[in-house]
Amino acid sequence: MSTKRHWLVGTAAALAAALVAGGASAATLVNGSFEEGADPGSFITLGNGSTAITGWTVKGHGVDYIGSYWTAAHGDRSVDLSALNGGTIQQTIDTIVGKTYKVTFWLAGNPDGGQGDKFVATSVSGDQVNSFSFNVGGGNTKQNMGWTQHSYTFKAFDPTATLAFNSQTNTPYGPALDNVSISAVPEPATWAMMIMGFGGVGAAVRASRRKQALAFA
Ligand SMILES: [Ca+2]
Ligand SMILES: [Ca+2]
Repeated sequence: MSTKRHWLVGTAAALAAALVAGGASAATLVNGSFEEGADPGSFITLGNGSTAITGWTVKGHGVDYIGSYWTAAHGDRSVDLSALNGGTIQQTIDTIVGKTYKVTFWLAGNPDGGQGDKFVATSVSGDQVNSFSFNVGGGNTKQNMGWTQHSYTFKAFDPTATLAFNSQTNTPYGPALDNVSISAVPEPATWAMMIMGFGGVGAAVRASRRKQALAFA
């Protein structure tokens, strides 16, 4: 009896692990911390179409690729999303249709323009999914950028998705971006399986079907 029970628990755990591993490997973002690419020195300005930052393409009015000019959130490099006016940086990744993904990134603002708000729109394959702002305060300097973590989620409708960060600040002193990452959000069924095991999921599915039947009755 106890042998059978152990086998069941072991199988449920293995399947849950396989589902999580499958989800995690589904989307890979390259060079999310902007550490790889042309040497920016202090900083270099990259125009529309530039691929000087490995894995990323620059759009719009260009961006500044920041090296030693200010302190990055992670590593040594980051991006000012406005070169002289609002620019965009984007990357196309593989996704699984129907899956939900969480994109996490760090935001600050170019302190050279004084205090004020910097704005970024995030979009997936051309559809804006969210907007974010960062307030450059009196205490923010190039050594104390005040990097803040943000995230958004989206559901994939195609086998690829183009993730873009678009500056809405049309001055030379744009929003600063660093350390972008993506992870697959486990589906509710996956969580349920991890928590309850096979028997519990079967009961949950049956309960859900009963609810649906009632809803349509
Ligand atoms: Ca970095
Ligand atoms: Ca700039």
